[in-house]
Amino acid sequence: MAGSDPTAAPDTVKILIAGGFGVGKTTMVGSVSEIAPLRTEEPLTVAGLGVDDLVGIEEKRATTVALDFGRITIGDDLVLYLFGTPGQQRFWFMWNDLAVGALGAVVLMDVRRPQASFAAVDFFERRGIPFVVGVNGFHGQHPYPPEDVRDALALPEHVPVLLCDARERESCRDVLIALIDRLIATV
Ligand SMILES: Nc1nc2c(ncn2[C@@H]2O[C@H](COP(=O)(O)OP(=O)(O)OP(=O)(O)O)[C@@H](O)[C@H]2O)c(=O)[nH]1
Ligand SMILES: [Mg+2]
Repeated sequence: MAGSDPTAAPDTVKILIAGGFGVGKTTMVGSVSEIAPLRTEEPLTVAGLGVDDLVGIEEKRATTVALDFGRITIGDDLVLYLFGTPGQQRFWFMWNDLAVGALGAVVLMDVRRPQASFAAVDFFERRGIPFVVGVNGFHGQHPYPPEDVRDALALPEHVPVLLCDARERESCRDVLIALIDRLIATV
């Protein structure tokens, strides 16, 4: 950390916002970023019928084809660079490149479709990249306590599980702070 030296440059940390198709990754980066987020979205077309599961996200019109990028400053001296991953399976090969240099990740989950984010949990577990799970309660509903989600995803005790709303800045910020706490605990 830059600590108390007022002339020191802020510390910068690369964080991935990952998870399955349509779980709210782009929404989260947009809600929490203090700069206008960079988005690379393209319209969903009929080619995705039968491939992309739109149950519960019928309003969805576009999907991320490369990445989302945003930035948030925590405290005086910690800047998080947020990289949202694409969710469609055909773009998962990009996750390897996006993960280079990432210190941690948020695995976002749609509370109604936990299975969509199983692969993201595996991805970070296999690479030993610390992560937290953000449970996005679509329509602000959280029918399951965090412990139930932990059991459903077979997550170890040390992985924080947070209920959140990807549309709410404060809620997304709390998820990122939990991740920072987790990163500090692992060093
Ligand atoms: N009601 C509700 N809608 C949400 C929420 N989060 C995201 N959405 C909507 O759900 C759809 C999917 O959200 P995105 O942010 O595009 O999801 P994504 O994970 O970036 O999707 P991909 O990049 O395609 O994988 C969009 O239509 C959002 O407006 C939420 O918390 N509640
Ligand atoms: Mg997206």
